[in-house]
Amino acid sequence: MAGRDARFRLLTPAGEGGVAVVEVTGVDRDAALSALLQDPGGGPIRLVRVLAGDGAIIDQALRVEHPGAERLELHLHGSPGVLAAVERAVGGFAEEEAADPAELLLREAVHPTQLALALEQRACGGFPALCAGLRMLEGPDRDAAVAAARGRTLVARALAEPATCVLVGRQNAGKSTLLNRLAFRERALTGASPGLTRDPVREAVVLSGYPYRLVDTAGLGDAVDALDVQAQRRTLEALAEGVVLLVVDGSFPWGEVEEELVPRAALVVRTKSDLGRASWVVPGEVDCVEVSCIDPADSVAVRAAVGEALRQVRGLPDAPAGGVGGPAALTAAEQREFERLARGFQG
Ligand SMILES: Nc1nc2c(ncn2[C@@H]2O[C@H](COP(=O)(O)OP(=O)(O)OP(=O)(O)O)[C@@H](O)[C@H]2O)c(=O)[nH]1
Ligand SMILES: [Mg+2]
Repeated sequence: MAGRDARFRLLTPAGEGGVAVVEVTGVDRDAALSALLQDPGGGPIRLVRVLAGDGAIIDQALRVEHPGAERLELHLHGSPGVLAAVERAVGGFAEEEAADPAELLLREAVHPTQLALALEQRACGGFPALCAGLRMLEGPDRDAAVAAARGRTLVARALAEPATCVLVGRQNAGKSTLLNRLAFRERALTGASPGLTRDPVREAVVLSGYPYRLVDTAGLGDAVDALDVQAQRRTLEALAEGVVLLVVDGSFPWGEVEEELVPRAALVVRTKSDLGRASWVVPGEVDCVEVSCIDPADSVAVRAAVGEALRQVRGLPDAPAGGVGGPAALTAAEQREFERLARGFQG
């Protein structure tokens, strides 16, 4: 039904919603709308009926004109059924244009550090400006600019893209309780019976200004049934997902499970500090942070301790409150492209 130059684009996210907004643009806009709508006419915002090809009424909607703009909007009921019928009637919604990474971050930011970075990168031109700036330089100036851009990119990527952090350890070590303190809510079941967690439990958090995806896993140890075996297998698979935090009950001796896992760990979290201290030190060079998680009131302190330890292990500065100070790569693809460009300068 849509004319050749009429474009219907869904502005609201997919999924169930109270209201869906469809933008209509193009020179054939009015012709397409006259076939789609039963429109009494009137002011810039008016109630219309939306019709299917056979004339059946799909929905009652608001037709909203924006004075001076070439586009108008239909505000429909957001149920998937209504949207599917409208999409059929208009011959399909236009694909959304790919937003640039700063724009995407602006939409998805969950913390002020991310919002500030998104606004900064949008204003300073982001990755295209970074590349253009480097191409204009030569010799030592360019080397210095590449080094500075690498530093900005390291921080920008850590702010823009959550690092996955996998909590592993012995059964009953306190992994799920730690996850709950870091998440500020009772996300996972906890309790004294060993082997309580089975499936990995995932939760998004921001620690010390940097975003993380946490994964709580089934504890390793005695597997009493086939389910335990499968759950522990999932833990071993999850080790490859990201930075590994080895959670150890600090009131218990260091054991086989810890010995097995510590080579994979970026950080040891020595928990249950309220219960007294067994005498062990973490072998090798792995950093260790000590916490007590039994009291939910300690969440702020636990989040600060683990967030700071992770920041240091990852070699990141304090999360900047106002962006990274210049254009940077925000995505893995941009970072790869930047490295390719930088290598080209050296060659
Ligand atoms: N005193 C004290 N108890 C804790 C602390 N952290 C966890 N616990 C207790 O230790 C027990 C086990 O905690 P969980 O968090 O369920 O342990 P887990 O490592 O997730 O255990 P699995 O899922 O079985 O591997 C629970 O009874 C918790 O209340 C702590 O810091 N101090
Ligand atoms: Mg658990």
